[in-house]
Amino acid sequence: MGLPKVTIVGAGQVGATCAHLLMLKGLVDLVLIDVIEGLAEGKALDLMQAASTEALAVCVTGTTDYAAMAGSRIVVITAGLARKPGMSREDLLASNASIVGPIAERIAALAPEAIVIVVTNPLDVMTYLVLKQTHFARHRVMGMAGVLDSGRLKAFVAARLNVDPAKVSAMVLGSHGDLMVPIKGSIAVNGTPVSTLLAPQELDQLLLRTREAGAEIVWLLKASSAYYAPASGIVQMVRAILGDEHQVMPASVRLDGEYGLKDVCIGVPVELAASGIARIVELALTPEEQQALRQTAQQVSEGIKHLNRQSTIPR
Ligand code: A3D
Repeated sequence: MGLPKVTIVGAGQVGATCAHLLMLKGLVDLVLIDVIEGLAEGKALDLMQAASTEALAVCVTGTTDYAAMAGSRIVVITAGLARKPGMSREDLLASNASIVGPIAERIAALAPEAIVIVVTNPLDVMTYLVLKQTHFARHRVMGMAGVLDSGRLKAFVAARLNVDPAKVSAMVLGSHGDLMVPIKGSIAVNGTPVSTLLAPQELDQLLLRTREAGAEIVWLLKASSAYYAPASGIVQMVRAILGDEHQVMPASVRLDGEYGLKDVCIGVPVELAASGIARIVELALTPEEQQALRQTAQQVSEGIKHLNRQSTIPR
């Protein structure tokens, strides 16, 4: 039997970096799809040659033909426009919905058994759009952002306290945007609550930097947004699914009463396993965190309503 197949739609910065990381793990055969003639094909050839140098027997193909995704275990959507300096993720809503909606339709037709990981921004609205457009069960459609936002927070805490980032735990929930909800009680170093290691103002500064971490990189790069850490976030999720790991990590998922919210996708802790989302984990939140989660859900709902008004989302 061959390796499981993972398709990445969108062979740009995030898609290609993710393909490179996945190739280096040697765990999957990869298909890259992009609308730009030659782009996915060229990157796939380059990756195949890198795999050979790494002595890894993985197959990487690139094409403009969506039919190549047939039989995929997982499809990752990284197709769409990225932010430029001064843009918010919400500024991408209409243009990326017109890209992601048709891709979701193709996934439903060509890879009906696949689990879908959405990465295109604005992340939570795009996840909702893919769920509606594919008509897949909600445990098979999820958005990647919480792993990235939590990873960024862990990186800042580790750097400030000069500790190994692997010893830092932290969970960031809510939407992937300015209203993300870091769960202060989840931040710890080797199990020691961060509140005993940092003054409240210092922690607040790290939380602010986490909130603006994407914009900070856009501002520095000018021509693109972040892609190394986002690609690592996708790989974490792919590995947890393929390895049936039952690992808990934040992901954007459609809520159906959990956290008191309904019919909206936002980041919450989920248990990832072979079936996709095996369970949504309901943490005990403080009243402030609950309120912040409601506020973030409200913002995502506005985006969904906007697409509904334009009949972009199927009923
Ligand atoms: P970029 O390098 O521009 O790559 C996007 C690719 O999508 C390009 O190669 C396009 O040709 C391709 N594309 C466009 N339309 C289609 C289509 N219909 N079918 C196939 N391919 C298509 O962008 P990027 O890789 O930096 O970012 C991709 C998306 O991910 C953007 O929307 C970003 O905002 C988003 N992003 C999200 C996160 C999260 O954490 C959620 C992080 C980083 C980037």
